[in-house]
Amino acid sequence: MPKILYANASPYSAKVRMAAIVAGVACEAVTVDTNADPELLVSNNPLGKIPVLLTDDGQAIYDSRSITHWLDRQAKGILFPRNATKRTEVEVLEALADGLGDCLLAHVYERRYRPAELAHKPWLDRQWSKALRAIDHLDANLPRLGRRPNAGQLALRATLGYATLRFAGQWEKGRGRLTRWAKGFDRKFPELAALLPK
Ligand SMILES: N[C@@H](CCC(=O)N[C@@H](CS)C(=O)NCC(=O)O)C(=O)O
Repeated sequence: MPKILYANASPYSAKVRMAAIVAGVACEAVTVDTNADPELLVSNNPLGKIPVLLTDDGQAIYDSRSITHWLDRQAKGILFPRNATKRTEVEVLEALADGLGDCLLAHVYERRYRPAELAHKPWLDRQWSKALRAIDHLDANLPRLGRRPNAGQLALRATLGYATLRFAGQWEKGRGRLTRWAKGFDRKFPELAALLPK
């Protein structure tokens, strides 16, 4: 059975674990502590980042977008539409949601890994303004949820889960459409919502 190296709080990990369920690919989830650079992680991904998917035949797949594409191939096209234009739209939504995650993560890491007196406020402000610009764009351009979520929608839900975990009460105001979209996702797909960052 393929293994997914992951951590509970990681938005990209939540996305690929949800994608594995949607794709119907049973995976064993193995928690890793990226701060400790465990051998299992760094020997499979020199970047020491999660998620990593380890296939039965010994391939190590990262980053999370290579994993959603691999899962999509296993499931013969469940996570991305077949139509080229629609597929590109889903790929761009996944990139935007992951990029929003990158901004939030950069903000968290700046405060976590630098001594407080060295945290660079203009850098924090820049990441935060990019994040809010992406959130406003998403609030104005909501993806319509169908019978099952595509990879872009999974990425979006996972990243909003991370935003709520680390920045609760700081982004939701004035973005009622997006917060309702997230609640609607959770109501519709409770088994996926169970994997959101925590
Ligand atoms: N672009 C990567 C981002 C992965 C990433 O940054 N993961 C974080 C956890 S959410 C990580 O491994 N951080 C540890 C580190 O950078 O050392 C992806 O989509 O998988």
